[in-house]
Amino acid sequence: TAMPDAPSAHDILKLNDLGGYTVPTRGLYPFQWNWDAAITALGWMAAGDEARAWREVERLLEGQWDNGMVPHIVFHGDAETYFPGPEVWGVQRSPSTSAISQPPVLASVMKILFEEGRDRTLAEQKLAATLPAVIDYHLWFYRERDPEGTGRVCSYHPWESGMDNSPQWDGPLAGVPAVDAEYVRRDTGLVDPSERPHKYEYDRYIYLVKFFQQNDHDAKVLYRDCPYRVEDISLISILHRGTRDLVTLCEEDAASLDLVNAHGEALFSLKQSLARTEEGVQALWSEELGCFLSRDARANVLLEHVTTAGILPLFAGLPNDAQAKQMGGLVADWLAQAPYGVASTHPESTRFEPKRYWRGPSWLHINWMLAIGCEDHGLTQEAAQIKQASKDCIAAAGYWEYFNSVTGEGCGGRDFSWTAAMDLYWLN
Ligand code: 9YW
Repeated sequence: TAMPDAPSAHDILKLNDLGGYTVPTRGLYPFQWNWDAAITALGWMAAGDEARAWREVERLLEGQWDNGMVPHIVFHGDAETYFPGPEVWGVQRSPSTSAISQPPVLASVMKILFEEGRDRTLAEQKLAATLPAVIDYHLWFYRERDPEGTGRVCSYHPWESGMDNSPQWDGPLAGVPAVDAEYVRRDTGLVDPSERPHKYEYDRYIYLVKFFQQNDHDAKVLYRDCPYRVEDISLISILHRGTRDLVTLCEEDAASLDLVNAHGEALFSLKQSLARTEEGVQALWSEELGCFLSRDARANVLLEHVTTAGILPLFAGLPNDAQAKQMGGLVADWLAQAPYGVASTHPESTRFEPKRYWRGPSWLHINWMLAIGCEDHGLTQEAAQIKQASKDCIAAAGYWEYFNSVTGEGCGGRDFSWTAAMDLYWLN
């Protein structure tokens, strides 16, 4: 489905391969990102290189902290083209990393690698080697980000959502001071600034980065004092699906590896977390808007914006039948208004901007999760429409970071790994 003479999806993965890890795109994002790595592993598998797919997972886990967190960026090598780099995060470990995480789609991807991989010996060996780390990762999320057991983990940074400048974060970000230091952004020199977050947002993003460092990444202090603490419905949903997939992997798919004996207590705890979320997420449902919402946990208010985050609970099996039905109707209407969707912010929103990052463009890895979610809830027609819209994006523009949801124009970074991976794994 690529343009004539343009690199194929597999070429793009090879182009972005820096030795066992794949950068999202050269220049703009020169390190390994957490959810990008997971999605990209699916592309490597679909391209026929299962060993390389597992390698991507292993290299991401090289960044795991002692407390279990898998960071949102692993700084495997030096690069001058990204801000904020390792010196700004100030994390003392090797390889150096950021100090926040990202939506943990990794476990769901590993389940797919295990179930759909053809080389059984490889899959079993790699799963046994990586699974304990991923269990620790999920335990970390529930322990440190939901210490009160609400069933709703919280996020300390818009970057942790992976949906940086989503309108959802406008309210909570307003409570964060601007950083009191000069800095030079790199992104706006590499791609059109009209497609990127504003300085106002970056001033607050960097304030938070410094805040984590000044507080020695202390879990208790951050939970109490972080000026940004949000129950992110997308993060909650992706974590929930990942945890479910982890439990299934251990108890059913990989039963022969006898993981249950070795990790029984952890699995028990994860199942309790699943039950808590199934109940706790209902506090985030909006009957009026017909979707789930994120919540500002400091101000104690629901963030009333219709975004793709609010329909990702479908991916996690969290909505009840009536809710799923209502969300299906919403999706149909959403796609009717922005055909190259699913627009990250609903086109009717006053904050909809079809080409500014997470305020309206469409992102294929999100579409993939939404399509699975629709399928799981019997919304087959909506799932098919989302898949078609995703194919249309690539047909219109090629393998861009994301797409203008109204015109299909490619935006952000070019030759982008997760878009190529989604084409290889999902759309081909
Ligand atoms: C940043 C790499 C990352 C993605 C995020 C996306 C963006 C900006 O790029 O983050 O500076 O980290 O919002 O979802 O993982 O593709």
